[in-house]
Amino acid sequence: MVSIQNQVVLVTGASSGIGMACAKAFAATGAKLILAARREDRLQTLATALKDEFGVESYVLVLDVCDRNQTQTQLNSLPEPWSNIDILVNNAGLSRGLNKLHEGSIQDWEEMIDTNVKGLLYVTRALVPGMVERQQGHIINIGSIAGHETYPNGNVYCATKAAVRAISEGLKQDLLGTPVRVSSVDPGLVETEFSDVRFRGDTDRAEKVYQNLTPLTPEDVADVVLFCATRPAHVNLSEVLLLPTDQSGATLVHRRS
Ligand code: NDP
Ligand code: 8X3
Repeated sequence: MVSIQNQVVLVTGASSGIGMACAKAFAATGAKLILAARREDRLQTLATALKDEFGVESYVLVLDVCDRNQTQTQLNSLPEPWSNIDILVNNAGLSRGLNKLHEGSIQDWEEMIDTNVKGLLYVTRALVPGMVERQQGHIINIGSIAGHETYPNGNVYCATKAAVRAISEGLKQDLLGTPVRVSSVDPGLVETEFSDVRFRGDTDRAEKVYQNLTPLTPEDVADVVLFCATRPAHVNLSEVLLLPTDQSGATLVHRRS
């Protein structure tokens, strides 16, 4: 494991789920965290917990990745010692609804595309030039099994994750010849607030997604993200698909009766 102590790691979507688990995993190694999301109270609580538990300072960045101007301005004016980002975890994302395409909500589509695709692109566009200039950096995109397989009623969410996969691939090609690495970590079912957000607070429906199977935890995903980040400089884990043992495909899950 290569040390990333004192490296600056920016995690988008650090206020919950996989992003929060990544922030904790990186903080445990002594990395310096920039915690980005919209809910400031949660980020502040996390920053305090990281200080208490690991003794690391974090920078709280209240950021809506859908806001192009805000994203550009905030990321281009980070104060010292936070301005040179070594590792970017592009994690912020969401799903909205589970509907047939011809019955879907256009507003839901726009929210998913704006966040999962355009937001990820805005953050990447703002930060990668500095990585190329400094000849140092690693972008870790959180994709999904949904980017490998489309499932019924998942249409637009799956399309956004297929786009993330294509963006990871394209960015890797464009950075060839530089030391900047691009990894895609693509989980299956992970129990987080993801389904609560998808079903807009319908907790019963959200819980059913993970019922009678053992889903991944956010920490399982964070382990893999950290593993990618701590390989020697000549090793790039290009794409990792990680599934619960109870899942073998987007719709193929084993539920105990
Ligand atoms: P959560 O709902 O628990 O976390 C989502 C995070 O994204 C929150 O921190 C939220 O913060 C942030 N976020 C959402 N919209 C924005 C925005 N506009 N600007 C900034 N931050 C935003 O879900 P997960 O942890 O599960 O999701 C994280 C990623 O993992 C997503 O990209 C998701 O698609 C992906 N994924 C999830 C899987 C799962 O089964 N859970 C499986 C495969 C991939 P806030 O609301 O405070 O802004
Ligand atoms: C989240 C996993 O299968 O719910 O990307 O779409 S799934």
